[in-house]
Amino acid sequence: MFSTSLAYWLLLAISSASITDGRHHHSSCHGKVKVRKEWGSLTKTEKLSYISAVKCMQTLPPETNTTVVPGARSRHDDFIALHINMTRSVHLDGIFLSWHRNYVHLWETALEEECGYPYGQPYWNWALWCDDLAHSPLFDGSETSLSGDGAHNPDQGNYTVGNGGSLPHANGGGCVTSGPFVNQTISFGPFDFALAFTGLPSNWTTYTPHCLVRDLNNYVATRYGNQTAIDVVMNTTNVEDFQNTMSGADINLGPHGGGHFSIGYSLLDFFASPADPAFFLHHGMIDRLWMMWQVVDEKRVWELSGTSTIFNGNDTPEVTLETMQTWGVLGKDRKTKELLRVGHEGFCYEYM
Ligand SMILES: *[C@@H]1O[C@H](CO)[C@@H](O)[C@H](O)[C@H]1NC(C)=O
Ligand SMILES: *[C@@H]1O[C@H](CO)[C@@H](O)[C@H](O)[C@H]1NC(C)=O
Ligand SMILES: *[C@@H]1O[C@H](CO)[C@@H](O)[C@H](O)[C@H]1NC(C)=O
Ligand SMILES: *[C@@H]1O[C@H](CO)[C@@H](O)[C@H](O)[C@H]1NC(C)=O
Ligand SMILES: *[C@@H]1O[C@H](CO)[C@@H](O)[C@H](O)[C@H]1NC(C)=O
Ligand SMILES: *[C@@H]1O[C@H](CO)[C@@H](O)[C@H](O)[C@H]1NC(C)=O
Ligand SMILES: *[C@@H]1O[C@H](CO)[C@@H](O)[C@H](O)[C@H]1NC(C)=O
Ligand SMILES: [Cu+2]
Repeated sequence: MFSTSLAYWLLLAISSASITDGRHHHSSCHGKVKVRKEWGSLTKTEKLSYISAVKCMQTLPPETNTTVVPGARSRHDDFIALHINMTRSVHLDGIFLSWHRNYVHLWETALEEECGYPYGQPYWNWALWCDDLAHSPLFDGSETSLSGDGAHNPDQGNYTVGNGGSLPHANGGGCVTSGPFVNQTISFGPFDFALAFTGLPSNWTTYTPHCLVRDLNNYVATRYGNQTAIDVVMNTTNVEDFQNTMSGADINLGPHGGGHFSIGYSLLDFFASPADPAFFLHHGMIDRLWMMWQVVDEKRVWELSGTSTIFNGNDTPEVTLETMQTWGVLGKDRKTKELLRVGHEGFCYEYM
């Protein structure tokens, strides 16, 4: 089951060794490198520190202009509001990977600088827990989890996914009933996926308080997040195929879409999904796989495919190394070429 991962680690080790032979630039992190670990490998202290920092982000006042975005009530909401407003620029397109790399890094940085969490951003390795999410360290509902399942909602039909696909729901579907985020209030949404096609109404900024909703779905998690599904992504040889196997809007959700659907509904809100604290661990895993895929061959590092409009729409040009990307109040604008290498340009972390 883990043989392919092992192969990638060997490749990674070889690639790291070659950093000294001049083919790669030297890391610019000067030894200050955070270790990003799988949630299940964190110590209890690390888990509690992370949870407490997320709660801190939910308590600190927003930096967003609340005249413009009245729904923003916290620093966490800054991240959610920015993601909502940029959803149709940064998904299913050529800046998805690089934009989210910096987005997660900005979150990791805010957790440290504003909320005292000194460790690396944890990630969620889907394959480890896909057949039993409710007993995984991340979602078991204990004080060291990010809360568990939602209350049973008997009124769920199937999920309908693009091109007539249908996926079953599981046994949750209501507000989470246990764990640290049982009292979390989400400020925005929920938003219908159809808005991905039409765009958001201008009143998306309204405060619409509701609970964190989950429906832990082992069927979906196993179908899209098992080790074979990861291997399929890692076996691609160009970035277009990597992107297309990682994500999809039809029944081929890929591990990216599958992860969102397997935790539902807050995490599968295409716009407001960063409201579920699991978002940053899910995207940590995506970033980890992209990094592992990139280091197999230097030319993959610089490879780009698509525009900066959802579904690679043609109202923005093909992304280049010079394409400028933005994160609003969260951080400074950056060129795409600065976002492609872990270990450089401030991305001072590594995956364990
Ligand atoms: C917030 O936005 C309003 C409306 O656009 C504007 O008048 C105000 O100056 C902004 N406040 C800040 C602090 O930028
Ligand atoms: C949303 O993004 C657009 C385009 O980047 C920007 O002009 C606008 O001010 C943003 N709106 C809010 C409410 O942040
Ligand atoms: C729900 O999805 C499952 C799995 O795809 C499928 O077998 C079943 O027929 C669907 N049920 C409905 C009512 O569409
Ligand atoms: C949730 O709120 C209830 C009622 O105020 C409180 O008793 C409980 O400790 C809170 N739980 C958490 C995890 O914050
Ligand atoms: C936003 O406006 C739409 C109509 O355009 C309306 O259906 C919806 O309820 C409004 N949402 C909020 C939060 O006010
Ligand atoms: C595991 O993933 C592969 C590739 O996505 C998929 O074809 C297969 O059906 C999955 N296995 C299960 C049991 O869902
Ligand atoms: C991935 O590639 C390896 C090596 O070529 C191969 O053994 C494996 O079967 C492939 N896995 C998938 C899921 O395609
Ligand atoms: Cu996103």
